[in-house]
Amino acid sequence: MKEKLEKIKVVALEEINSASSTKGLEEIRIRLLGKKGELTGVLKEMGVLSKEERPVMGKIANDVREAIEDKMVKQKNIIKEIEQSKEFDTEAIDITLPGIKEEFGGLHPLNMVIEELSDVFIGMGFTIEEGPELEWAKYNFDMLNVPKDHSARDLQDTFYVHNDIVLRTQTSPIQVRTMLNQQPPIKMLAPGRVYRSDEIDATHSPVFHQVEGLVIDEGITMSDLKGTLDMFAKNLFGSQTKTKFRPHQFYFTEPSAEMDVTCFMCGGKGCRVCQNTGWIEILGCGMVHPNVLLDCNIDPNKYTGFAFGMGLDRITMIKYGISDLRLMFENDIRFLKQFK
Ligand code: 2NL
Repeated sequence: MKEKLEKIKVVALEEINSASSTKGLEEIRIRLLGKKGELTGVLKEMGVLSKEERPVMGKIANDVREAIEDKMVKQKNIIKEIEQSKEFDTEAIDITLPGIKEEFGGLHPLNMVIEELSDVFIGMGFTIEEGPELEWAKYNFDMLNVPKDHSARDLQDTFYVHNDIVLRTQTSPIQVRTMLNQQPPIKMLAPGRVYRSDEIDATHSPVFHQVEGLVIDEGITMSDLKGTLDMFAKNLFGSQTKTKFRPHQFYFTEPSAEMDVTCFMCGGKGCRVCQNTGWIEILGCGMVHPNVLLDCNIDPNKYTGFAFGMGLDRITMIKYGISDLRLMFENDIRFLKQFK
């Protein structure tokens, strides 16, 4: 038995010495010291030894085990160092490689116009309000005095999600929500995305952008409307800008008008953008219809107000020389990069 143990020790130390991986070393450990291992097997045979022989053999067996374990730990450290240095070699970072350039994003031209416009109105004391794009048909049409049989309500023009729910066709429901939540004075701006069931081409899109404004207080008149919108135009397009108002018709305002500004491309001399008229139509406006105020629980005998609405896409396109509306919604990085 003593020879057996000695032999195990010699062979084991040899094997451990030539082990070259953590995995190989573990295999050797299991084969020698595991439950069914060689050394364990020898120890199990100790039962047949005499009382005197047993402790002597036990000590030898223990010494062999210790020697093996000791060698294992040493070899393990050697292997670890080799494996680590191999890892360092293969995973080395080549500091001479060129870096990866991080591209910075920029604002979409539409958002630049919305921000610029909002700043002008914030400067005049307006708040900026938001609302859901999925809207009650009631807030989108009924509360705005739009007749039940009006063509704007047609399935052809409006995306109905449900009998009572639409993708908003204008940002006016934001004003309705504000009026329902708050008594005058109200001085608010509502920019946002709106939807109409349109075919896509260079000047039409089923999704586009609007800003609407609303001012309600005691004693608000058409003069306030004209003064505010003229001031806005001069702030956005330059102090030499002139405005003119032409009569128009909307269901939610009475009287109503459209406002033109002197062409901000040619200064009014006449160019391609203004089709040689010197003027560009930019918004619709009017005095809020008493029916709208009534439906929103505001007393039309105490309060009056004005409202306006303008499309943002066309203004943005003129301002930045964008020739096709589709470019604005494709989000091609080459397009977006040009406006930084
Ligand atoms: C246009 C014209 C307009 C309004 C929008 C409005 C909203 C409420 C009450 C009264 Cl809650 N009016 N909005 C008023 C006049 C014109 O938009 O051409 N938009 C693109």
